[in-house]
Amino acid sequence: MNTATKLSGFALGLAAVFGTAYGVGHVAGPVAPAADTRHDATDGHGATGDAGHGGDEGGAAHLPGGLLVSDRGYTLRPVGAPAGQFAFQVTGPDGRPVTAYDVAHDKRMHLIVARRDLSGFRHVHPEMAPDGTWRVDSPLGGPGVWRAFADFTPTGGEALTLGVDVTVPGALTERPLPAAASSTTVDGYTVTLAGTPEPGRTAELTLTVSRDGAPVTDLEPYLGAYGHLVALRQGDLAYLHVHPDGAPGDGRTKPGPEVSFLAEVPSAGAYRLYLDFKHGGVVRTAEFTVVAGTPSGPAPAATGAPAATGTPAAPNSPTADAGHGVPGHGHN
Ligand SMILES: [Cu+2]
Repeated sequence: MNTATKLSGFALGLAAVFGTAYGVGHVAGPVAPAADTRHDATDGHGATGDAGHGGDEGGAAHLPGGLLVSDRGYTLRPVGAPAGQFAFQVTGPDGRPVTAYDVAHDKRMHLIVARRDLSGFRHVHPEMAPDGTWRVDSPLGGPGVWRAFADFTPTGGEALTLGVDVTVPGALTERPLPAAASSTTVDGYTVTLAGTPEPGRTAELTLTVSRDGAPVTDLEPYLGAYGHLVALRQGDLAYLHVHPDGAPGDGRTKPGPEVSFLAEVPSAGAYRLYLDFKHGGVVRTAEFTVVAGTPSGPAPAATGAPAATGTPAAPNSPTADAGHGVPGHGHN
């Protein structure tokens, strides 16, 4: 009875989200608007020139995945679903639900969900109805704002990851991000992490799986690899593509205990890594918090905005303006 009540509550909450997904997404992405506010306060730049400010770093095509609900003509739209189900469509440039997808990593659609506090990660594979509606037993856990990521390749198009916020109503208990650690356990397995992601360059991350102190050397292929790794950035849940280094059957990749990935993170900061691996017919997820360092060498451009904020009494000083001599800063 509790479950039924909760699930119908979820259906109502989902209905309420349809009309506000855009607004929620906008509010939840405060980084660029906050920076612009500081500019306005310190150098008098008006809001008009800032409309395209988010594109300074190269435009939507270079953004990490998962930050946009709509990109390149494709839009992620949750649709009403019976209690206990999660359903959505992807509409294409013609406005209609997409029904043709390429297989990538063994599947036509990967749906990843995580609560905005980075707890409750799940990675599931919905089934598509002929009309293009994808359905899956709801992967959403307890109350909170969840980010749902659809990772897919429309036939004839490029690989995309679109994201949308979905609210599960109820009393929210925020869970702090666990501290960075190089070892974690799940279900009797110990997984250790070697390597640190670095902003702007590819780094090798190697995860080693053991159980009861013994290396696991018979991992089973899952999604075309011996592990599948997703990374989400704390703060905006940017979704990062992490590619396995080697595949089962390529003649050099062993089925454990080590699984290697090539990862590139777009910025310094904290990330949560989720490693899905399969052993004994069961897929488990090992989670890590990692902190990517700052780029080496002086980086005055990168610190321009905070410096300006810290010197409000000297709006015309070189320090306050440090961020504005950068080519391509983009005020019109
Ligand atoms: Cu998947």
